[in-house]
Amino acid sequence: MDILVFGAGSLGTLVGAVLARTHDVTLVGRDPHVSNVRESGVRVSGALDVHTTPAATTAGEGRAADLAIVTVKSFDTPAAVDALSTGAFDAVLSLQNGLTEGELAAGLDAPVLAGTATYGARLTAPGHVECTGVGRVVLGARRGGTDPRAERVGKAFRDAGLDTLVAADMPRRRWEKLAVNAGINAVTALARVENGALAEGPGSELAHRAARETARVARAEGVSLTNRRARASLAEVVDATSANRSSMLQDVDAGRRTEVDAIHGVVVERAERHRLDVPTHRTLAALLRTWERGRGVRS
Ligand code: KPL
Repeated sequence: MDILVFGAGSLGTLVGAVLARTHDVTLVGRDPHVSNVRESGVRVSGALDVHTTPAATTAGEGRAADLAIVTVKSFDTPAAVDALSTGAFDAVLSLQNGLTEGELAAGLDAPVLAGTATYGARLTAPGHVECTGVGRVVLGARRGGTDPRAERVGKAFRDAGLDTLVAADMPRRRWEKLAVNAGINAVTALARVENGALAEGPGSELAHRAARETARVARAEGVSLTNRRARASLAEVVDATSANRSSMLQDVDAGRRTEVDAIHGVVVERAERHRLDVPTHRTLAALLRTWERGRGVRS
């Protein structure tokens, strides 16, 4: 399969490097990472040991491929839509945090699949990514149900060695992943701890409250996600990625803008529509936005 990975950050590079074992992969990213990948390929260390040589470019416009995988930060989705809309793809798969698949579908002619990925990944140097936890990719039709394109993509992922499940209930799974990110990302970023620190104690309590509030809003949106399921999923991911520094902690460490809007902002907004109160989300969002303002990465 011909695959374009749009967004060569930590997860995009990890997924692209593994897929390049058996497919023609092009990573779209920034320099110096891209130049390094062109010269020496991608080295994945840690929980996975992979060295492959995907193609790499900084120009995402006018590309054609069987599949485009979108792994950019949620706030870069509009730019991804602009670039991808100048290309041609049989399918586009979102592996982003938040609920971005609707935004992709609204701006692109290609069919959009929804996905979640719980692999832990960290860019340690240009061309080098550390896999800090072997998770799983789950993908499928963005509105639920079956889709032969999702089956083909799932097979391509499995052929390359990525643990992948094709699911018919992606709306629920996307909300479940949102509950996991709502629980883990802000708390680990603000407390500057690895995911495993949320296995017990006050951080764990806070994370579980955020997950529970997310499940409540999901149900108001017509998605059947129980509190118990959201909390169990949070506990599973904390356990499976205990050594991982969450993507938001990596952003805070690097002084970058975070995905606060896509993880907490969206839940607060949907909660307002249903007249629900989500105090944990509000508090975490306010703290993160205060940090972003203080760093000058938010106006
Ligand atoms: O998606 C993640 C993230 O860090 O954004 C998890 C699964 C929480 C892994 O850290």
